[in-house]
Amino acid sequence: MPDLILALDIKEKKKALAVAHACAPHLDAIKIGYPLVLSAGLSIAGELKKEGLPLIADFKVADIPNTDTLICDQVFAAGFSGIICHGFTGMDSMKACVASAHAHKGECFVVAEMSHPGGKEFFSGGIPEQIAGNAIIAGADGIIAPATRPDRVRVLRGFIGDKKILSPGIGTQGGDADAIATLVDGIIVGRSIYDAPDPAAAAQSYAHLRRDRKA
Ligand code: NUP
Repeated sequence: MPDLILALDIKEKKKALAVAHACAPHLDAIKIGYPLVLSAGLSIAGELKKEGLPLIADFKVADIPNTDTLICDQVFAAGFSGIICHGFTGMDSMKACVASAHAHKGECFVVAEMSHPGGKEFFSGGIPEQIAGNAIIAGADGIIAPATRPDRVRVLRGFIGDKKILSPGIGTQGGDADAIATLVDGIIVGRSIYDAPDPAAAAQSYAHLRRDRKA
């Protein structure tokens, strides 16, 4: 059964910290990215770490290896335990992200296929399968695959064995948590939790799906 990962895409720092604190007992990890970091700064990682949960940086790193290393090293130095990078950049770029992650005892997840409707335009025709396979060769800890397309997640599982699949697209994007839970290692949920009238209750509503059923 999967971990519940909150996608904390809230721009207001105070609100983001309050939502994280309220939801923390019902979560296994928190994922943040450009929306919060661009408004609150990278130091927000240190503040969120106080919740005692793994923190994943969703920067979808996609550059030449040297730049990837410069980005990832700063991310891990700030206190993150995981990074999300793209895989279409090639094996050398992926390996740079993986190397930085592992040097910091962190994890690297590679986007194999995106969850939104446009995600099918270029993540198709065998490309996601190729990215997933290459991610494993590069030493990545897992992939990102779409909860909006469980059939595709099943296919991609065949390319990564028992490495992790973290899956966004639940709720607001149309994906069904119950339908994807048995296929993946982590479900990523953003707006369906943080935009709910009671975010903590919304987070708790996934308790039946979580591996350790803490809540
Ligand atoms: O393919 C992807 N789809 C996706 O939604 C890859 C992602 N990293 N995400 C992220 O997951 C997205 O940027 C957001 O942070 C989260 C989903 O949020 P929500 O649709 O549940 O609000």
